[in-house]
Amino acid sequence: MFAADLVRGCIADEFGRDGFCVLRGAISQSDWQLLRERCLDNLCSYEATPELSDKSGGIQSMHLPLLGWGDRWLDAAAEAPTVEQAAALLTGRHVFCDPLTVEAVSYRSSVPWHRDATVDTLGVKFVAYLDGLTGENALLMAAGSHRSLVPSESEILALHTISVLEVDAGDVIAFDLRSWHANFGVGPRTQWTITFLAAPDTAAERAAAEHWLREGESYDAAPTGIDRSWVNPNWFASASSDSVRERWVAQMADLGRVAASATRVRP
Ligand SMILES: O=C(O)CCC(=O)C(=O)O
Repeated sequence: MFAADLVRGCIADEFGRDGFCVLRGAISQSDWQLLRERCLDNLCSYEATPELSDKSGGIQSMHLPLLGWGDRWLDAAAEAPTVEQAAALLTGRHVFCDPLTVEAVSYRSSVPWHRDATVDTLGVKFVAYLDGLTGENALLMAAGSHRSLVPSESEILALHTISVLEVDAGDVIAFDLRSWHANFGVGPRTQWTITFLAAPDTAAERAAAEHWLREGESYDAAPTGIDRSWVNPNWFASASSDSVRERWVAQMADLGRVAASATRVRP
């Protein structure tokens, strides 16, 4: 789904240095239109579902799992080789997708400074804002913050230059899971998003990847309140019929992540 040869040396260098980059024109206008339509259609069917809204900390957002829920185009988009290749080139590592992170997300409030990984998990998150991002809705990134585990917002602001990311249709933001970011816009923002973890090389990296996947497994074990669990058990079950899926599932199994049970899905 991403353009081929999207990540060249200088972009990967920028990602390594700053902990994020913008992949301009990553998705063709025709694919973008389909991606937008399908994410919005999926979100629309669950719009009135309070269980999908996380209002903790004042954040109003709706996260809808996408992978394996019947939209083959969206599945193929997530599993496209060019997406995984971009993740591998940016991180300089073999990577695998955490299927739980393939989501349509709608934000309706500001989002305070935070980083997605609570420990030093190596990986990259791709975010496509389906209506672009401008003005006060721009995403703020603390450049270089992926390399320092600063404990407070004031330290982030003191130590790092804040970049303001505005994007157009077709652009994809890529950020290191340890990068601090925020959005102080209150206008509605809808994303398609997917995360890849680096296959761990050291014991510390392994522990951090296992920690990330255990957190995911705990979400998956909790009821979502809708007729979708975070990862469709059928997606796991069909892994052997698809070489990409099979490799991702084997990597996750090696790190202790097991398939979600079909019984958790509400009929
Ligand atoms: O755009 C936003 O409101 C925040 C996005 C964000 O925090 C994320 O994608 O992890």
